[in-house]
Amino acid sequence: MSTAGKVIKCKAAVLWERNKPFSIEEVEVAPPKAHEVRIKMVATGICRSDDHVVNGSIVSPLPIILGHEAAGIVESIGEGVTTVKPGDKVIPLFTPQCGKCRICKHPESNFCMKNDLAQRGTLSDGTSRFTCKGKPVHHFMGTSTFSQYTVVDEISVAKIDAAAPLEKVCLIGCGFSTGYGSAVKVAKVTPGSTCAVFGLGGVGLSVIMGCKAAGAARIIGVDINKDKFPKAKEVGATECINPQDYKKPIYEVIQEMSDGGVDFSFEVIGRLDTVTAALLCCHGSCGTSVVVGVPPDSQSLTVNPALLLTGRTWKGAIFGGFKSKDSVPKLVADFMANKFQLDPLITKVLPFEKINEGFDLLRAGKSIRTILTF
Ligand code: COD
Ligand code: ZN
Ligand code: ZN
Repeated sequence: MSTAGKVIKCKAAVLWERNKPFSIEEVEVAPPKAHEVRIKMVATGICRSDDHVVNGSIVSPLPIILGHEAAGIVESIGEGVTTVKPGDKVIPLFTPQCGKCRICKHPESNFCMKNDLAQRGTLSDGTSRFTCKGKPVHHFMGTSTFSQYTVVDEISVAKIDAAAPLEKVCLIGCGFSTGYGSAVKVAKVTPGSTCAVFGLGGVGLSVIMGCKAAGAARIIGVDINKDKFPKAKEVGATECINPQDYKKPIYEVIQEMSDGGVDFSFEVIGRLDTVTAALLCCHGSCGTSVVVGVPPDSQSLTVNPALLLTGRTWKGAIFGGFKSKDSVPKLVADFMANKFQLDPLITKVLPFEKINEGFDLLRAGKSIRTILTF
């Protein structure tokens, strides 16, 4: 029996209070309004940013349904939707692509002005499609994938290859693309170059894959957890170093290893000290440093402009600089053509109901990515 046009009752992980576990609740998911799409979730990854909401370093309205790295199947569409239809395999997009705003029309930029990174907590029309125990529940970055069904704006969903394995390509919805794009699209890593990657979590490993795909000759992985080194080498790091093994500041160590500084450096941790170290370790005249991680609580840095005057480039981007609706289907096609691997990023697959166990693994530093399946 078709569910189109009807309210769907299903299970979702609701965060009622900060620093508390998720509760698996029965929620009501309203049908999609015009230009909206209701999706049956198949798989979702757990990303560090979801945990940042739980611990309060990203401030979002509560209660909320988190999750922004997922893949599913379109259940029904609202009036006027033309780019997806029921039955299509799709990936929700936490950075939308409206195609109409100044940023979408810009050839290089990708941070569409219709994004909800500021945490309004609703769809574009300012309302929610979720209710639980009679109360409205907020959306998260226009995606809310920790639910058996979700509703998204049409600008926040991309149709992908019908043959794609959803329990893997869900990572293209955030972690993989953020890292890989930071190397190939934001830094534009060049063949034969030397790169340094600070932070060897899922996003850092994806940066390494991007550097390798772009033809970097040397890729130096930097992490304080040595357990991360074998996987980093498996995906392309040529050497790995632990700042705690040196008396000198790590930027000096890297400068010495690379004839005065690397061509490209990436901060993929989200700390001010490592953002500075990454900037300093790239060559003062020809180096580019890319900020991928963002420290919580709006912390700021004081930087001597002379560091840039000599020719360094310092930049950053969300979602690897990719225009989401255009690029996600292409990235899935590249995965299907074996141009990169996602398996090295997947530590564990758990049923959706074990979401709290998945977050515990992330907090304990024991997982790159846990995938929850529905
Ligand atoms: N020096 C070196 N390595 C360190 C240090 C340190 N001082 N501290 C921690 N590390 C290592 C950890 O051991 C770990 O291996 C790694 O850094 C971090 O890995 P994860 O698994 O915590 O993080 P990832 O790979 O999932 O990356 C997450 C980001 C850094 C991208 C994320 O936390 C972030 O800052 N996001 C905000 C920006 C963004 O793009 N948001 C949009 C949606 S995600
Ligand atoms: Zn994320
Ligand atoms: Zn736009």
